[in-house]
Parts: sequence; C-alpha cells; structure tokens
Amino acid sequence: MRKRLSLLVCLLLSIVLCAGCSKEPEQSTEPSLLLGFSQIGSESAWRIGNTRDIEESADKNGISLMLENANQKQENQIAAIRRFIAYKVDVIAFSPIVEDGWDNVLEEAKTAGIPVVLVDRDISTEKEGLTACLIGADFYKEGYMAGEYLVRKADSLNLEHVNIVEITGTTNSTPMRQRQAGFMDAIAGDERMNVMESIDGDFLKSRGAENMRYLLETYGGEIDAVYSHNDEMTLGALPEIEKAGFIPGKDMIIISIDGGQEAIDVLKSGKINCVVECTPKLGNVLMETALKLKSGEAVEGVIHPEEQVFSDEMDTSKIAPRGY
Ligand code: GZL
Repeated sequence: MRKRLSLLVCLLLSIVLCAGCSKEPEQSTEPSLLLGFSQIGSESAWRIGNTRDIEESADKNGISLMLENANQKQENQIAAIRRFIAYKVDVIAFSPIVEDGWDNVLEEAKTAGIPVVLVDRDISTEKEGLTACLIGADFYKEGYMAGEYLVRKADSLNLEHVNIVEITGTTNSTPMRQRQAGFMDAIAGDERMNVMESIDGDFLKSRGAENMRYLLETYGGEIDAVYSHNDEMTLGALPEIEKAGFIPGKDMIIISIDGGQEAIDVLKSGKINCVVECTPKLGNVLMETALKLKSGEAVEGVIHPEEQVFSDEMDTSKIAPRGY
C-alpha cells in the first residue's frame, strides 16, 4: 500500500513539474520602447493627420507613446521634453514649432543619454550632437516645385507680368524659411515675376483669411498669383477672393502646399491651380528609427519622404483619396 502511495505522489509531482517546464514562455506584453513625442498643436489638417499617423504607427509597432500637444507654444514643448527626460523615456521626438531656442533642453536630453529625433521640422543650433536624425519633407524642394509650376503657368497663359502675393507659414519655422527660399529661387531671373508682398499667416486658416483681406484691399485686381505655404491658409483666403469679386483659379493663380483632401477637392473644382504634396505620414519611419536608436543601431541623419505636385496640368479626377 505504502509503495502505491509513494508511486502516486511521484506521478503527481512529475505531472506538476512537467506542466511547469513545458509552459510556453509568457508572450511579453512589455512595450518594445517608450517614446516621448511633443507635437506642435492641431493647427491644420496636416498636423492632425500627422498626429493620427504617429499614434497608429506606435500602436502597430508595440511602442508605448507619450504624446503631448503643445498648443502652438514653444514653452510647452520645452516643458514636455523635460517631463520625458524625468520619466526616462527611451527616445524623445518632437516637431519644433520654430528653429531657435532648443539648445538648453536638448543639452539636458544629451546629458541624460536620451536620443532625440526631429520630426517634420528642423532646429538651428551651433552645437554638435543634440539630435540623432531629422525625419521630414524637403521644404526647399516643395517651394521650388511651386515656383516652377508658376513659371509654367505664366508660359501657358502668355502672361507678360505676374504680380505675386505670398502668405507664409510661421516665421522662423523650417517650412516657412525653406518654402520661401525654394519658391524665390525658382522664379529668380524670370523678369515677369514680381513679389509684391509676403505676410505671415502662421499656417492658420483664420490668418489666411485676414491676410488675404488686407492684400485685396491693398492690391485688389493687381494680384495675378497667390502663393500660400499651406492648405489651411489657402482655404481661408479663397472666400475673401470671391467676396472681393474675383474668381480664384481664373482671375488669380492659386498655389498651395500640403495636399490634404479638402484642398485636393478644391483643386478638382478649379479654384486652386496647384497643390504641392507634403505628406504627414511620418509615423512608421519614426518608429523604425526609434527602435534602431534604442538598439544602438546607426540611423541616417536626414530622411526625406518622396513628394509630388498635383495641378491643373493633370487629370485631377485620378488623384487617390489623401487620408488627411
Ligand atoms: C509641414 C508642416 C506644416 C504644414 C502645415 O511639414 O510643418 O505645419 O505645412 C502645418 O499645415 O501647420
């Protein structure tokens, strides 16, 4: 009897032990990485699309994302980066609202040993090694393509002069600086081109409308072309042009940048002549880069997405849905 009992106990023990050792290791539900991201705000369809894409990409990659919206204030971005440092995130990423004023907080991130990725916009600094990578559009090329379109349009319309007004993005932001530089270089040397005034619209729809009202009061029918640094400001300007009795896309050549669905729909209606694409879909590349940085892999210094021009030179009915 005693023998049977000890056999039974051994049998039970071996079942328990085997069950323990054969158990599949727990699928780790630990996130692969903790990423702190400071987003500029929600000023445009582009920005909202960029935020959505980053959130979806983090989810897809199993990355834990701490995303803070700075509501268009640099001081809020600096405070968020300090919180990320205190929280000891693995990687910090942010879209700097303007290029200057980041040295101190980025020195703190460097001292803490946390790599920093620039998304969308760049910073200007004399210091080395504050950031690991810039993921964002080639804004100079966007501006240059906008200017090249205007030269072609002037040729096709046999215009002898092109009086231009420019509604710029946020002063001292990378897209504003480079979209302006690229555009001016593309039209330089073309005697027909005359930029009458450039005015800051801060990438906001309301400021686009306000600025267009002022430009129409000042120059009225002299305006042959409006170059706007983003769709939001363009969409704010168009009703003002119509209220003043002009037909946008016909009486005035309208050139915009971003390529969101709303602007593409207006392009299809003929009230915008050219929209240069600036994709907000930077999330996947950001996650890949952050994972490489965490594992100590080298990353490229600058990563530009491919971008195209949509205009009345093409069959706009074939433009696919934009997703932002
Ligand atoms: C461009 C981005 C700009 C968009 C605007 O990459 O920085 O900021 O063109 C947005 O719509 O406000």
